[in-house]
Amino acid sequence: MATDLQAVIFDLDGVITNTAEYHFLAWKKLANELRIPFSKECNEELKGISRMESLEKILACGGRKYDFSESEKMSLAAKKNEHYQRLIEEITPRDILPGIQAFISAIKRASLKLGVASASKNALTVLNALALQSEFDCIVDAKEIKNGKPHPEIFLEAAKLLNVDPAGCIGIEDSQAGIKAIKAAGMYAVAIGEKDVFGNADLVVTTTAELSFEYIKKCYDMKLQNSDK
Ligand code: B16
Ligand code: MG
Repeated sequence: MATDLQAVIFDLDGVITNTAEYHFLAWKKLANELRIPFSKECNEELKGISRMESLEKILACGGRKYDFSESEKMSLAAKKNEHYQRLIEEITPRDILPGIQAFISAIKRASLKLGVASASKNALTVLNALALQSEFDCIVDAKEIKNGKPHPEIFLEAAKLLNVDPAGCIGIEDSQAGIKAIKAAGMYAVAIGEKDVFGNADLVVTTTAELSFEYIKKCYDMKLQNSDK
């Protein structure tokens, strides 16, 4: 890290809005239909990873890893997506998580660029429902990349579209796969969640309500100064 702050790149599900819960409910409905156990613990492993990878993990957790053909798995993933899309039909701007709007405004006042890097193919639908799409200078979703999180591709692609140095970016994530992706992209990583889960993040806040731009910028600048010594 050796450059002034230029941009902030947000994960979507679980950071801007609580769609992480809707993903859980949609997977839970599918798991119930298949009569396989699916717990919150297993769900933790799904945050930030693609639909098909999530399905593979759920089948493995439920001891049914080898029970379905590739085309059956495609149908199961499509079914989960139908459940999920029904849930996100209800989303309105009131579902933006606490603190996010003020955080976005502070970033804009500082004349920094704003991006979204989401592993979800439904990212644009969700951002539209939240009436937030026009706030971001770039939105990169799963449709535009080859490698999912924890690979850094999605964050690097966002930095490229924003025309900024990855080393001048802060990434905000609620998943372990996402924090690994941000670090692998050479960015400053802010995690939302429990401290003990995100040992590899540069900064951890418990909820989005604690996202203070001034404080995060101060921490970023301190790291920058220390890396210059
Ligand atoms: P979809 P994010 C991720 O979004 C979710 O965290 C993850 O749970 C989900 O499986 C993935 O998107 C794919 O979503 O099925 O809608 O394409 O957190 O990277 O914004
Ligand atoms: Mg997320």
